[in-house]
This record gives sequence, C-alpha cells and structure tokens, in this order.
Amino acid sequence: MMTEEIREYVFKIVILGDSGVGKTSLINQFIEETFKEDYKPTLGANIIRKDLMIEKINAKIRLIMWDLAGQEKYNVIRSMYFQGCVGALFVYDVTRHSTFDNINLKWLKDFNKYVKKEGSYVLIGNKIDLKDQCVVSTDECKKLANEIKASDFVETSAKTGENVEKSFFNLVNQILRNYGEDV
Ligand code: G3D
Ligand code: MG
Repeated sequence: MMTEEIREYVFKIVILGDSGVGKTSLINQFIEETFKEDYKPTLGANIIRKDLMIEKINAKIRLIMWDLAGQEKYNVIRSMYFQGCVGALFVYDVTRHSTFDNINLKWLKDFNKYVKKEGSYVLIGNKIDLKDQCVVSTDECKKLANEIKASDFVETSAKTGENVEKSFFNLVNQILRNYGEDV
C-alpha cells in the first residue's frame, strides 16, 4: 500500500463574545505553552497560531485564531477581522445573561454579514465552574444552538480546562466536514 500524503489546511477562526466572557482564557487553555502570539495594536486583535494533527484523515491543520483585544476597536476593523474566516466560537458567560442574549443580537449577526460562505460555528457557555452563579440554563442554550444552527453546543471552564479542547476540535472537525473530509 502506498503511504498517503499528509494534507495541509490553514483555517482562520474568530473567537466572538462580549468582553470578559473568557475568550482569551479559552485560547490560553487550548494552546498551553506552545503558543505563538502576535498582537496587532492597530487591529485591536491578537492573532494566535496552533498546529493540529488530525490522524484520522492524515491532515495537518494550522489554526489561526483571532481574538478581540479592545472591543472598542472592533467596530472599525470588523471587515478585516472576518476576512477569510471559516469558523467561529461564540462564547457567552453562564453567569451573565446579557452575554448570552448578545450572541444572537450582535455576534451572530456580524458573522453572517461578513462570512458569506458556509461558515461553521460552535456555541460555548463558559465559566461552568461557577455553578452557584449560573443564570443561563442548559435548555435555553440547546434551544439557541438549534435555532442558530450551531454545529454544537459545549459548556466549558477555561479555569479548570473542562471541555476546552473539545470545543476547538468540534469546530475544526465541522470545518473539515464542510471541506468534504470524513471526520
Ligand atoms: P475576554 O477575553 O473574553 O475578555 P478573559 O475574557 O479571558 O480576559 O476573562 C475575563 C475574566 O474571567 C478573567 O478574570 C478570567 O480569569 C475569568 N475567567 C475566564 N474564564 C473563566 C472560567 O471558565 N471560570 C472562571 N471562574 N473565570 C473565568 P480577571 O479576574 O482576570 O478579570
Ligand atoms: Mg480577551
């Protein structure tokens, strides 16, 4: 049998959500110490890179993650922020209901406006370690995930690391499926 060639993909994804929901913390958990960070002050964004190997299909993924730093700059650089983007993580904070409401009111609207082609996205309820303060129910989120046709809904804690890897891999797998890969 011939050895299969390794295929390579480069995916740009954006991490969206209100200030303080834990976007940067999720990325930091995901990349551990292997990260390459490139802060672009003019964009108000951090650009973080991580290479993943998806053994099942023998593919190497270079994930380029755009993380909003100063949200006030966001309005100016929106179109560039989304340029070439193939997926998003929509993050809300389970202890603040307004951050959940803004997924549909704000973040998804922008994503759909600027990412014309079939972009994939995963809905993430972060800070589930703060169980006592949780004000957004799992049912509510499942309902929203269905409504907005998110490929998945995951509850995470960037503090403990719970489900963090899973969220990023779910998104990557969904993007790969859009490219016709069998993952
Ligand atoms: P942002 O990038 O979306 O603006 P950050 O959010 O990642 O900067 O996180 C905002 C604050 O929430 C930080 O606290 C961070 O430590 C905290 N945080 C992020 N994720 C979690 C989580 O899963 N659980 C808990 N308990 N806290 C979390 P500070 O105090 O540094 O502002
Ligand atoms: Mg941040």
